[in-house]
Amino acid sequence: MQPIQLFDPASSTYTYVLFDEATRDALIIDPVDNQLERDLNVLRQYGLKLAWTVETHAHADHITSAGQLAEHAGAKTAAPAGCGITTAAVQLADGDVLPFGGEHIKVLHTPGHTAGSMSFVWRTHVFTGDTLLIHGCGRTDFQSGSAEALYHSITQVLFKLPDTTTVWPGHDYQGRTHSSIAAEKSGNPRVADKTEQEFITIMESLNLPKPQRMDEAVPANLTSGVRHDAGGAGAIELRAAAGYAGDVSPALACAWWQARDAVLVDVRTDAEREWVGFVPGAVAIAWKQWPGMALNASFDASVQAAVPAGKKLVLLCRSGVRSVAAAKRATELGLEAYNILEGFEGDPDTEAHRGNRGGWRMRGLPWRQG
Ligand SMILES: N[C@@H](CCC(=O)N[C@@H](CS)C(=O)NCC(=O)O)C(=O)O
Ligand SMILES: [Fe+2]
Repeated sequence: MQPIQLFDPASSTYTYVLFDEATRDALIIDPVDNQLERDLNVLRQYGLKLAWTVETHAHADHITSAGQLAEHAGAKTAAPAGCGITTAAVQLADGDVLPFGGEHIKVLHTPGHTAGSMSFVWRTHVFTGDTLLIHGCGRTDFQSGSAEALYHSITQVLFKLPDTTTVWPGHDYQGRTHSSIAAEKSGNPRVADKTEQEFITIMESLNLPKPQRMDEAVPANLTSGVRHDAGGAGAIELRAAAGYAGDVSPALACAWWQARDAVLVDVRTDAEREWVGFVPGAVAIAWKQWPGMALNASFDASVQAAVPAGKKLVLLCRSGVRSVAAAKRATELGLEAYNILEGFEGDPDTEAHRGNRGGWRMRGLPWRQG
């Protein structure tokens, strides 16, 4: 039995539909938002009940239709636990099994293109997302990518599958549809007969342009592609401000941070983060200052050490007040500093935010209970 392979020409993305021939329960991998009608038609045409939408990672080049498929087709959403897709009903871990009718896929954690990236094995097929492409692989220069991790995932995880396994990639930019583990082992120019160091050198010299839709796609995909109107969860906003580089919406701050264009500094105290929730991967540098208090030398030293030259600094506090003070101070220190609007929780007392508040946590951006 073969998977149904569907192609989105705008982003060269492959979407896959797998199903149980007897029960008609189905699962879709990496659906694309502007192909929603096509995918609903495929489900109708084959008489399928969509049990799951599954992501291989949080995509940077297109927006998923997972949230819409959940709404229209009643599917449950699943995504890799390490991708920060907080709206997914099931957060997948390595080795998990996702059943649909009498069939199932098995989850393999294959980090490298992004830290959370996963591949899925179904019968004699593997869906590799952007971990392994046909005679290529996903880039590793943004979204917590790592060439070292990718080399390991390809050679030590995917290449351990049987040679006859069919490889179904997340993209192909040259019209190829599938490959096999044997063909990639012997013919993939990035890994065949290459050492880890040679692979890293290749990946570091790719110099690919950033995906055109990245700033829009990453924040939208962190909420299963459910986009909201201005002020909503996925709103992208940058406003000028006096005394620092600007105010940014939580979604835009998150996109910059995930693209590694910015360092995210959480200026709340340890106690606040433990009590309310923390943002994994954010640098914690508490802003402790009140009228009459001398300048906070430890803040200055820590923030300067945290932000490499050429990167933006985005600052998060509880409600968006301390982060403004910290942004002003960081600007005096020579940094390009932005305040994240509404903070982690949103500001219940600010008229401008009333009925439209949320903050980082409520907008479904990555966070964990303390
Ligand atoms: N030109 C494309 C760029 C696509 C891109 O960067 N794709 C990522 C996957 S999300 C990649 O890893 N590409 C590998 C490659 O192009 O070799 C766009 O603007 O969307
Ligand atoms: Fe990707």
